[in-house]
Amino acid sequence: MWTAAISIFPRMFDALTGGDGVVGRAIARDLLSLRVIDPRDHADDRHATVDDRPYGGGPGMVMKAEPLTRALDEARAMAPGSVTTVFVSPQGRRFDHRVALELAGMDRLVFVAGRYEGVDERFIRREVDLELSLGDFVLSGGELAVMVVLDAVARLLPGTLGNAESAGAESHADGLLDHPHFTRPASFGGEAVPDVLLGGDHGAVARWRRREALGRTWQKRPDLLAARALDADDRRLLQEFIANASFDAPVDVPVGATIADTTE
Ligand code: 9D3
Repeated sequence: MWTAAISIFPRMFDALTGGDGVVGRAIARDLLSLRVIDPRDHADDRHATVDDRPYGGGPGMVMKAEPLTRALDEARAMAPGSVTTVFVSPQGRRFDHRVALELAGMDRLVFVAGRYEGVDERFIRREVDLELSLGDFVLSGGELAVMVVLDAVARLLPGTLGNAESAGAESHADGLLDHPHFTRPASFGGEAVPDVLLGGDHGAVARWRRREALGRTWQKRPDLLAARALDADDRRLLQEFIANASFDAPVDVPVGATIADTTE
């Protein structure tokens, strides 16, 4: 896969390409390429201006359309074919595993990271094919978001995963949370590893893991289960989990939280 990132902080991407993460390895193995383009190199004044004050007034600065457009044109000129332009912003479609799979199926992607208060809307309207958000929180710029998306996409490329595990078989690929994991020692902090994991019965281990994955999803992310059909085996495993579940409050419910009184 051929990719480029347009950013006024190009060195931030060293974190992705330098080390031994999944993206760095994919690049080293020629499964992925990443060009980083600085719009500042495409400014047209001696101060290399890439931002300006917002029309209509207000705080902060807006990224100018021309340097971004010329940076994108440079990316297009380098690319070995037509590119899909992805802009990361709080206004975008929520990024998830489904989107990661869609992007992993594309041949050439150019990511645009914004800074300041935003990007001139005319650049977005003219050039952007897909606008993506990581969620409802405020980042100080788009670079980390681009790197998150690149990491999630790179590990889906054929030949990228370092181990034998297939990306399709792992948790979240099938819309469930992962089962718990344990390693040695067999007892830690007075808590033993579940017996079934020590017994060597691979069928029993697989059923336990599936039961735990279904149960944890039911407990922590019921929205994921609602979006998904369960076959008869999964329904039985989830019923077994629920039958044995304790009714402790989930750990992430703040102490003192109350159920709203709707009775007036
Ligand atoms: C404080 C500025 N905000 C005023 C309401 C607007 C704003 C502008 C630019 C908020 C964030 C940003 C920079 N964020 C991103 O570029 C970004 C982002 C994010 O902030 N949250 C979740 N996903 C993403 S993807 C890109």
